[in-house]
Amino acid sequence: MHQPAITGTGVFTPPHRIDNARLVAAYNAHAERFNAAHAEAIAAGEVEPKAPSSETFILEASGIEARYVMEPEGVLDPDRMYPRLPPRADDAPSLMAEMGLDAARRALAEAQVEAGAVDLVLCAASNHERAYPAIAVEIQALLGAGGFAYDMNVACSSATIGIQTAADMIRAGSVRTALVISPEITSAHLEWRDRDCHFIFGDVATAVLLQRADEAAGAHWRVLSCRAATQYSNNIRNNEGFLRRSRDQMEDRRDMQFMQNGRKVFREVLPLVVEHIAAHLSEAQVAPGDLSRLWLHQANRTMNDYIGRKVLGREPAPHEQPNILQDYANTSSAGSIIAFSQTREGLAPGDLGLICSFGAGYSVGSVLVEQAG
Ligand code: CO8
Repeated sequence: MHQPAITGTGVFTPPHRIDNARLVAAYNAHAERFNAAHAEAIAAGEVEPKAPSSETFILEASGIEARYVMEPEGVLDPDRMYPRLPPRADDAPSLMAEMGLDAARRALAEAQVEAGAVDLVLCAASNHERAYPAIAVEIQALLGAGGFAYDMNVACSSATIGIQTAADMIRAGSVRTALVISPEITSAHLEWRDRDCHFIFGDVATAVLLQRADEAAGAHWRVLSCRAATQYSNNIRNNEGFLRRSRDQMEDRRDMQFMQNGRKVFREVLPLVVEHIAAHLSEAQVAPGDLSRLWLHQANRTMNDYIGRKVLGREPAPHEQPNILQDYANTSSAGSIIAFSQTREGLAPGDLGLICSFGAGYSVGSVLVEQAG
C-alpha cells in the first residue's frame, strides 16, 4: 500500500467578473420588459408578474458578492440572459477541456511534475459538454499524459469523490500520479431569468494533483482518509438529457436548467453533512478540536457557519473555516477545492484539515488531509 498525497492544486478563474449590482440591474431590466410584454395576461391573472431582484437580499441570503463567467454579454442581455458560447470545430479543444487544461497545468507546476508522468485523468464535474468522447480523454491528450482517463459526475461532490477515487487507486498501486479536474460551466445550466436562483452560480475550473507521498517534490498534503455518501433527492434537479429528442421535447423548458427547492435543501443537507463529518472524524480517530481548517462546499455562508459551529462545537474563527463564495459564488464541485487551494496560509506540518463538499444527489464527500513536507 502507498500513502497518497495532494502535491499540487490549480484554479482557472474566468476573465469576466459580474458583481451583484450589475447582475441585479440586468435581471430587473429583464423583469420590466417581461412585465410590459405580458401586461394584458398579467392584468387577467393568467401570468405572474416578475418581481425585482435585490442586492441586499442576495448578500444576506447567500453571502455572495460576485461571480465569474466565461461569457458575460449574453448573461447580462435582458432579452437573452444566458451565455453566448459558440460551437467549436471537432478538431478544436472543447471549452471544458480548455478550462481544465489551464487548471491542470497550474497544479502540475506547483507539484513540479511533468504531464507525461500522469497516468490517471478524471474530469469530475456536474455537467459534461458532450456525451463522448470523454472530456477527460481529451484533456489527457492535450496535456500529453499517459495511462487512462474518464469523466465522472456526482454533482457538487464530483471533485471530492474524484479525489477519493484517485487516492484509493494510488493506495492500491494501480496508478501513480493522478489529476482530478473540475471545469464547471454553471452559467450554461443556470436559469438567469429566475429571481430565486439567478445569483447563485459562477464558472471556474480546478485541478488537484495526487501522487505517492514519498514522490512529492515539495510541501504536500497526505490524504489520511476519505468518506463519501449519497442519498437520493429531487430537491436539486436538472431534467436536460439525451432522451430529449426521443420525447419530442425540443423546447427550452424551465426544468431543463438548474431547479432547486432551496429551503428544503438547506434543512435536509445540513444534518446530513454534520453527521457525515462527525462519522468521518470518529472513524479516523481525530477529535474535532484537532482540525486546524475546514474547507467547505461554497454554496451559502449561513450553511457554512452552521456546519463550522456544529463540527467544532464552538464559533470557528474566520481563518478556520474560510469562505471564497463571496468572490466566486457557488461553483458546484470546484468550490471546496478553490477554498483549499487559496486559503492554506498559516498552517504547519502536522496540521490537519478537512475538505468537504455537499449538494445535488444528495451527495457528500470529505477528504481528511495532513500537511507534510
Ligand atoms: N431578490 C429579492 N427577493 C428574493 C429573491 C431575489 N433575488 N429571491 C427570492 N426572493 C424572495 C422570495 O420571493 C421570498 O419572498 P417571500 O418571503 O415574500 O415569499 C423571500 O425572498 C425568501 O426566499 P427564499 O425562501 O427562497 O430565500 P432563502 O432564505 O431560502 O434563500 C437560498 C435562498 C439562498 C437559495 C437558500 O435557500 C440556499 O442557499 N439554500 C441552499 C442552497 C444549496 O445549497 N443548494 C445546493 C446547490 S446545488 C449545487 O451546489 C450544485 C448543483 C449542480 C450544479 C448546478 C449548476 C447550475
